[in-house]
Amino acid sequence: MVDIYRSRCGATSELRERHDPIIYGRWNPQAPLTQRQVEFYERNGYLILKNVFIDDEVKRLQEEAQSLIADPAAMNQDTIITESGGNEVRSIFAIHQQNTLFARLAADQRLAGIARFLLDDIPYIHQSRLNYKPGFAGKEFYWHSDFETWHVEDGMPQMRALSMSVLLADNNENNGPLLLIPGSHASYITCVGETPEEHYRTSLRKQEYGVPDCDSLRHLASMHGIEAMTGEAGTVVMFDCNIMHGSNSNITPFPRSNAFFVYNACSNALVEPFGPKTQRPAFVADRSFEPLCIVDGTLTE
Ligand code: 6CS
Ligand code: FE
Repeated sequence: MVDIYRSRCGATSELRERHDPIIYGRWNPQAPLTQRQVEFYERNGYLILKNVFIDDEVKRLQEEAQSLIADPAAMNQDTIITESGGNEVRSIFAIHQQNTLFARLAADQRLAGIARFLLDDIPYIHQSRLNYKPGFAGKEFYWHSDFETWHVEDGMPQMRALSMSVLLADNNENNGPLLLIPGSHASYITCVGETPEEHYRTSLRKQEYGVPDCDSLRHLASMHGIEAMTGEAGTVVMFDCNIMHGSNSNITPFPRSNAFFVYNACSNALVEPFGPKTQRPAFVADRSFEPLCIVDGTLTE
């Protein structure tokens, strides 16, 4: 099988075209998004949804996230990623497998129902995480395409996945909000360099391989600009698996915590990694996936 998304194998990076649709479903009046929202998402590769949850639900999620970070010892220790050069918790992975409320959130119709429509398939959770980005110590996530990593290191065949980020704190222009390059999802930037052994042990703290070169980033940013995904707690930011994104460090006293869920189409289940054949651990890339059973109603019912 020719790997149309080969990366980390050439001396120079290339800007290639995307060979997969952005939206697999066909809009209809019963769709969970308006036609304008679908058109915006297709053109830009992201969409911000406000007032998805009622205040009580947001409060409950914030309390739950706080209790997890207050007692990380209760979690599977492999899933706890600390900041490089410190002990502050940067991320807790596989939260949908370790916490009932976040499992319920991952399966919520208001998130998973949108993923099912856009992917035109029943989704499963490829990966979930709580990114805390604590005040003063939260470090950056350098520019990258998630799909480039998930294709090379996890064996994700096609661009038929998307991320939903539920803001659990106000994300403003100061405390390191998600930055993305609108429209960059339509191009595929190959990266130079190889993939180190057990790369996830460093990449989840500071990604240095599978990151695009400056010329490619300069080209994309000059063409499309850069947007900051700001919003109050409870806002949902959804973005295509291949959009170029990153975030700055947080030197303010205010944490920038978000819950991320990656919805992958069941028909796009992982095969052997297209780069090094060593599979990443299940907490980063779920291979025993179960199709999601999508749930209606509020989180606090
Ligand atoms: O390697 C990964 O799967 C993770 N790395 C980043 C920076 N974003 C996606 C994902 O959390
Ligand atoms: Fe990412």
